[in-house]
Amino acid sequence: MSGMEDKITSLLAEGKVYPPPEQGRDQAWVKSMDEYKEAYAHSMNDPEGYWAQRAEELVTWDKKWDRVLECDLSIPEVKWFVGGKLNLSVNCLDRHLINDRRNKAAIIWQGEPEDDVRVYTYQMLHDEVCRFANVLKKKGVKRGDRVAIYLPMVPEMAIALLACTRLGAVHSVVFAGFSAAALQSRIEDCHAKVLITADGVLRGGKAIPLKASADEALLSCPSVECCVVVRRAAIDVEMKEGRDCWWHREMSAKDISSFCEPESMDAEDMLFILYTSGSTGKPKGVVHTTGGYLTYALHTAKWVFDLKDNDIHWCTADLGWITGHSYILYGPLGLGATTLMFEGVPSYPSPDRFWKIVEKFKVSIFYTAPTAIRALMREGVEHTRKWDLSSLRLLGSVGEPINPEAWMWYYLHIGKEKLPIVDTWWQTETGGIMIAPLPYVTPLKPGAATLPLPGVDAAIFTEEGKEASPNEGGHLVIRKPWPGMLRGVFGSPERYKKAYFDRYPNIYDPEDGARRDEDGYFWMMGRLDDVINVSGHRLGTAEIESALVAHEAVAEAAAVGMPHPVKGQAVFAFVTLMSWAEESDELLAELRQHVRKEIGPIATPDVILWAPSLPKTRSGKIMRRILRKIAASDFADFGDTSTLADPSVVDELVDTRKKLG
Ligand code: 6R9
Repeated sequence: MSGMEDKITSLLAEGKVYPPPEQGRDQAWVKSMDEYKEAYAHSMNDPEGYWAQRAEELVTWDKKWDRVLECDLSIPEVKWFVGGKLNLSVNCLDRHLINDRRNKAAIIWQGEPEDDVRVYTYQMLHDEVCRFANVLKKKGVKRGDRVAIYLPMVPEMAIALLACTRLGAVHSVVFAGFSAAALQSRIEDCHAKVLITADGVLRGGKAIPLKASADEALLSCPSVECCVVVRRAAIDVEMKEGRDCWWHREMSAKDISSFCEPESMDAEDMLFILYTSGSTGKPKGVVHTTGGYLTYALHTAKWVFDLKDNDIHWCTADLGWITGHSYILYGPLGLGATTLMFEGVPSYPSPDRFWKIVEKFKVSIFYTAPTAIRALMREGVEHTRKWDLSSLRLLGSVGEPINPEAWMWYYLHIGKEKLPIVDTWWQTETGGIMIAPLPYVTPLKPGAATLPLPGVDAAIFTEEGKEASPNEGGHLVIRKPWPGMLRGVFGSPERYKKAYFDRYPNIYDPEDGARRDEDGYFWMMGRLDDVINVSGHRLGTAEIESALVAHEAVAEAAAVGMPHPVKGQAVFAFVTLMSWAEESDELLAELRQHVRKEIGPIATPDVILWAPSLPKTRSGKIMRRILRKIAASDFADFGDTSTLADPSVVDELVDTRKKLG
């Protein structure tokens, strides 16, 4: 064991509580635990009064709301700031032009090549956003139309999102790591009118085609009338006459002005759709609306990141995920801060890339995922020592539970035992952070997301719907509506109700397991549904299974999560072949490639185990509990197997698993 590991292990064994830093507290937005407690009590006793205050303080409204909240969770139907009118791009751009921020950096973009840097001031960003909004208008995009966005992390992505909000069009970003098939099904589900993509993606020093996947998807997307293509990777692409056009050509057209009148939107008008995995096969189009989402993104960015005017805020997520939406784009820009956007990966060209960027731009707030921390941890601490990290004042974590070892490493080597770590629990569906420490106020326990933010009525419920006792594991639930909550699943009110409000009547169910300790701190324990969390990305087991079964040689498949030292979880698939098919390494490679193509590289199974059959109950349900244990090589106790139709199946799988090592 190395010295560092030694230190981490012994510190953890102490079960120590880490007090919040005193330095910086005087300038913090929230300065004391009492302030937190008071706000929390206010938000619980008078939610409407509390949120009205926040919305008034944080958001610029064209017209104030008539009613703060209309809510019936039994339908469910939730409306915040009813009758209020606003425009999101005005809140992120125009309102900063009339104060001192006009010439301040809004976005600092670091491309994958070191010398590729672009800085947009608020004025420049405003002008670009207006121009692109005018381009979209020219293409016939109107308020309410859906625009699909399939782009790498280039500034055009931020511009495209904001341009949609200028017109009141609904954006739906699809992560550029997803396949053509995944893009196609999302576009089809939301009937997007326009697709914005790029020729390719720069990744790990290589140029990877993207437009080719877009073309493949568009073969069966009749709703898409126009495809705008950003030139990024100098890859030759086919441009379809009458449908495809280049971003740079459109933007430089003579009739494209740098002013575009913003649409005044209703608070409850749809702002964006973002697809996420759930327990059933098809991804859910999570719907967020304008007034509530913005209020919540700004409120949480201010409280949790203590965001100030002189901060350089770096959230390392991709804009294709909710974390990017709320904490690269809308939160920081709405508050008039400087946000850093990074196109590359932590490991290229070397594992010190993150720290080099921190020094280069004097990053003050750094928000990343446990999977990245674990990967960097493996590369050794010397990489962190090459660069000056003294500009940092606050660290954050998101995406999955952070294991205490990774927390300690982050605390010791990046935070130098001085900086607060905000471990933020939330979801695509919640719009913004729900449970997290306040950086200068909350005492920290490594591995705990700590306490709910004001307005968040979080609790742990038993199966029977009673509140669990301290330290008893159960279902995390949220009992009151909050402004950032999802307003629906696009096109499917039934799924909205079934997925989130079915287990406990009138209560939001995030499908996460957790416990609350004697101090009221929340400790997250992972998903309770059939979702696998690979590197902080949610993957539905059903999606992976249907991709596998779509292959002609596969009769049946079951995918489960398996513990993985860096990714948190990896995909482990049990595959039963058709009787005519033969097990082979070629077929194995083909199946992995097949899943990659159907969903994307992040869904590729790490392990595929040939299963002559799967353990099933007499009613035909696959016993995933058993498969999860087999995947983890945990053969000690399979619990009650009496309902299995054929218990011998389990022994056979255990033998094969042991051979795999
Ligand atoms: C923001 C985001 C949501 C799921 C969520 C939970 C897990 C996220 C976490 C965390 C423990 C944290 N999760 N943050 N678990 N501690 N700090 O990641 O959204 O992609 O929708 O994933 O991620 O299981 O339910 P999303």
